[in-house]
Amino acid sequence: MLILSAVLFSCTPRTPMDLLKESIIPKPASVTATNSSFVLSEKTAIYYQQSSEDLSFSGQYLADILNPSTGFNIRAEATGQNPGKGSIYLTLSDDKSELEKEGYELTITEDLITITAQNPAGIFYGIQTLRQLLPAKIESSSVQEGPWLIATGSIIDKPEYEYRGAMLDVSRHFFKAEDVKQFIDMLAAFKLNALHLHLSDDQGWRIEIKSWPNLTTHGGSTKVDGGEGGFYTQEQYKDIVKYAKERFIIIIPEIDMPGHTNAALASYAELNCDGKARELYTGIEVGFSTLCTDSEITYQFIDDVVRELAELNPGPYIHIGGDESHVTPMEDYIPFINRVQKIVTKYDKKVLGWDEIAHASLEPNATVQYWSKAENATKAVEQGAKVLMSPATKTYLDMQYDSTTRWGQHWAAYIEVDAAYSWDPASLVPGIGKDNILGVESALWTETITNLDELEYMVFPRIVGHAEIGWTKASDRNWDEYKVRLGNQSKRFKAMRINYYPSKLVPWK
Ligand code: IFG
Repeated sequence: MLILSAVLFSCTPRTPMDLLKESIIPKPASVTATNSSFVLSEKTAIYYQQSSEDLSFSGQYLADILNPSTGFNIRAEATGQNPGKGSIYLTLSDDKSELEKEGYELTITEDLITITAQNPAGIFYGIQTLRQLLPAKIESSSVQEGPWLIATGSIIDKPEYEYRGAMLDVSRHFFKAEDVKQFIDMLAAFKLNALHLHLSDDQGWRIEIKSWPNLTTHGGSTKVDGGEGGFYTQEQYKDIVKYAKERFIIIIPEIDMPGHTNAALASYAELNCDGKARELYTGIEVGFSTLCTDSEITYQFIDDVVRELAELNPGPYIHIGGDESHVTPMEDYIPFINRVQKIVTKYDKKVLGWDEIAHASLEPNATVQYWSKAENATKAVEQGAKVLMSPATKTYLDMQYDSTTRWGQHWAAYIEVDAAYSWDPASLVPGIGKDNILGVESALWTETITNLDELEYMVFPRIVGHAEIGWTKASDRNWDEYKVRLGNQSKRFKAMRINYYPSKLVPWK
């Protein structure tokens, strides 16, 4: 029987397939087709080098995607020698410098699939590409009919920008840890590697700070339009950070200040210049709150918060906000931002802040997140800082698609799927070129977004285009070609149960 199946396996004529016809997003740097196919079967096994225990998660991650929909029992295991026919082999190599930090090489023959990278992140991104080479029903959580064919050839790929992110505002409306993890899974599928959590604002403080407990017990108790708010205990937050890290996503915590601080000002009277605690706020106005910038308690407060956040976040950044401080005079705002930056660097973290912080003297390694004023972004570049591109007119995912969109706002622009895709970060703002740009981040503000379904509708498919902007060379991108690849993702989005917006501008298959 074994001989028969071995003979059958080796001489079964393979279905010809064309790797160049696949609709991979983000578009890979280079694809070569060899016009045959690899057959994924119950005999397939996933191997990774004995020496690379840190590939075990990625191996199991792939097996956990393949098994539910194929009904196979594919295992991921370490091996000391080269794997046999029908295997998927994950292997790190330190002489693939052309792949840089996050690149990978995916080679598919009739008998073997190999993913090679310098680092585990590259292996993980090769897995995301391999996922997209299987039929969309591979994403199903119930057993589907095969066959499970993968076109043969090779892909050599690496990202344009090192920071490819999303921001989720969990203050206006709170999203529990399970929802954030689901969002992380969707981001990982498109090779995004950063999730910025907007943890505090006027309407809610969402992260437990043990030295200032009222911030969450009181300041986290409500949300926009009132009702129950919510917050992450430090244990829940650490769980989110771990879940993200396993998927090569860093978490960036934001404590917005000196403005957007009503939740803190309602929690502790002493944070207010007049010594009176503010009322909790459930509206959606902005720019009416400020910490007391000339009171020492304020800086003790910030030091305590940043110290606890630094311990909770292994990632390199702490985001200090700095936006829309309309009631903080500039002569107070600048020294405040200067002092807060020093607190962040004291705890060995790098500063991130909205573009207004460019009015202050930026710490070395500070990054300015451009959202609204190009002149602030150029001020940042003049100070030698990097810019994280989040132009509201292109990347704000709470912007309505058009005037009929049920959720969101349109103060910056209506942003249809084509407008979200057809721009180049390196030529959007005069004076800001590729070398000045850390990367791209799409921001979902949640004044009007209350749950995961609404989040998915606003985020998808625009963030898929942003993921391509962060990963793929601008010279390799154009809307007319991209929209066909995007249209071919509809079955995949459905199998992943993503509630995406079916834009009329996209030829959905
Ligand atoms: N701008 C505010 C956000 C949010 C947003 C809604 C920034 C940096 C408008 N600040 O964007 O708090 O209210 O679109």
